[in-house]
This record gives sequence, structure tokens and C-alpha cells, in this order.
Amino acid sequence: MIHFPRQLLVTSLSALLLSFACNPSYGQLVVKIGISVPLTGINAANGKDIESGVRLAVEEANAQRIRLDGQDARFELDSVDDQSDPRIGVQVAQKLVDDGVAVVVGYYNSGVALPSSLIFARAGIPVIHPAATNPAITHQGLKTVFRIIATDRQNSGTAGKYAVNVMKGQRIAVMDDRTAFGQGAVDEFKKAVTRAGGRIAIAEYTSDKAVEFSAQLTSIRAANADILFFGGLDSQGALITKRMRELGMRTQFVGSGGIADSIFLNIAGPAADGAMAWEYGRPVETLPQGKAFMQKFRKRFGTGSLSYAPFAYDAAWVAIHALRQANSATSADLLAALRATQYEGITGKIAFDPNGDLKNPTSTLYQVKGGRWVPVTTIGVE
Ligand code: ABU
Repeated sequence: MIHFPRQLLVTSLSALLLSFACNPSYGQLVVKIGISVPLTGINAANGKDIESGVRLAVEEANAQRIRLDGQDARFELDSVDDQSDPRIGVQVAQKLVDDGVAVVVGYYNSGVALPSSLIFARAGIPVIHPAATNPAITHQGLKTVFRIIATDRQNSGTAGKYAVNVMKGQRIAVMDDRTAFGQGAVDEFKKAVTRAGGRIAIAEYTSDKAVEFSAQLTSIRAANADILFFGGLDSQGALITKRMRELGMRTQFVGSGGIADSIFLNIAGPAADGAMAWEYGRPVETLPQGKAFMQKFRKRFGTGSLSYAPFAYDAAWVAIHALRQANSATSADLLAALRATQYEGITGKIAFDPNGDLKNPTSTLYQVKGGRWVPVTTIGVE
């Protein structure tokens, strides 16, 4: 029998216990949640808004001390800056795969989401979309893509039908920013206008980098358009609205989604009054947990949320809920649990159709009245 000196045994045991106590991952299962959004450039505020929504959910989940597969789970954010650029998006998607993320919450830009989704599909990693709305994202035959927000077939399709049937548009103009989102939204709007028996009087386009729109707006004014549907994002929508006012146009501006926020109001100033935008989902403040979410978001980050933080928060909780249901952090188990999701989020009920889209999406039309975006109507979309 071997005898260890008592002092050596005590010292070794103490060192071992100390090392367990100091090692934060001992006895813990670290689950990485990837996020890919623009954190720099013109869309950085929207990217950070999405990141903050996920961060809030992760902090709450860690405070709940969730156990998975017999271990304490610790959720970690792994956030990358895709700069709203499809090529950079693909590179940072590969980094998230290499980092071993279990799931990704993203993107802001449909044009970045589309090519990146193939990287995650190859690795079998689920992506839950809180903001990118081009219909093709969930129609590529990939089994790893989920979206908790209406698509542009639904949102801009509803806008087109409404422009003809309710707004009685006679001379409808469209303009897009030539991105997967903007062009896709205008395509869906045009199809819905035609289906409703309306006609597009004039179609213009710009680029997502443009800051000057006089040439297109002069043509739209000459066409005597009563409605202008814009497929593009908040800051450009605001500049267009401002220029329309300067040109003395009486055409009704209607945005295609991601427009009804404080960025639009700050840039457009007084010219914002009367502007309209179709947004995804119901007004969050009217939903049972909406007000509480907005309060805790402001308390945590010192600012109100933009369009997508509530969806990002729900997307992260849908992932955590599915991990719990699966009692596992492997992507394969998580995918199966995600398909069976039945979750009551702050943005509403979340369950997925076979493509990974929401089963019961809605859209809301907003209008600026007295310097604030006010909901006009909410419609269940097909
Ligand atoms: N859904 C509006 C955000 C932009 C995009 O889908 O590309």
C-alpha cells in the first residue's frame, strides 16, 4: 500500500477544488448562440438593436440557471459584423461554424442571409431569422432555416392589395434600392397590385448607397402618381420623403418594412408627417408582454428598441426553449425541437410551417401623425 504524506494530500485536494471553482466552464455546458448583423456602417443601429434583443434573452436565460442534459447551461453570444455585405457575410458565417455555435440568430439584410444560409445548412446549424424577409430565404429547400416574422410576399403583398382596394390608388409608382430585400418587396407589391386589378404607372429604382433621388422623384411627379411604394430601408425612405416635400409632391409615401422607426423620424423631420409604412407583426405595445419588454429593454440599454429587437429577443428565446425541449445542445436535436415549436413570444404565437416560416403572420400599416408612428390597421396575411 502506498502512503501519501497527509500534508501533500490536503494541498493537492485544495488545489483541485480551487481549480474547479475558478474554472467557469467546469460542470457547465457552454452553448454558443451566433449572431450575424451589421455592427458598422449605415445599418449599424438596426444591427445593434437585433444584437441587444438577443443579449437580453441570453442574460435572462443565464439568470434562470437552465439545465441541459444533466449540466448547468451557460449561454454565450458569438456576435459577428457582416457589414450588410454578402461577401463578408459568407466569411463570418464560416467563422461562426468554426466557433461551434449551436444556433444562429440573424440577419438584418436578406441579401446577406441568402448566401450565408448555405454555409449553415451544410454544417446542419439552424438559423432563426428576426428581420430578413425576402421570401426566397425559406424557399431554398433548406431544413435549417426558420423565420419568426412575415415575409415580403405577405407584407408587401398585403400593401399592394390595400393600395388598390382601400387606398384606391389610380396611378401607383414604385421605387426600389436594387437589394434582395427592396427589389423583392417591390416585386411582391406589383404582383399584388395586378392581382387586385390595379396598374403600376411608373417604376423607378436607385441603389442602397444613394442619398439623392431627384431624378426618380421628378419622373414620378411628372407621372402624377398618387402613391409611391418604396422598397428599401429607413434612412433612404426618410431622405426620399424629405425630397418629396421639397419638390412639392402630394404623392402618398408608403414604405415596405423596417421604415416605421425613430431613424426615419429623425432624418425626415417635419416632412415625415403623413408618411405610411407596412411593418411585420402587431404593434408590440398592444401585446400582453409588449410593454414590459419595452421597459426592460430601455432599462438595460438606456434606449428604446427599433423595429427588430422584439423579434430578435423572441428568436433567441425560441432557440433556448427548443434546447430545453430537446434537453440537448446538439444542432440535430435542436432542429427537431425547433420544427415542433409552439411558443408564446412577445411578438405573438410562434409555430413554423414546413418551410420554416410563421404559421400565422400579421402585418400592420403605420402612419406618422404629430411626429409619431401610429398604427392604422393590422391584417392577418396570406
Ligand atoms: N426586412 C427588412 C430588413 C431588410 C431585409 O430584409 O433585407
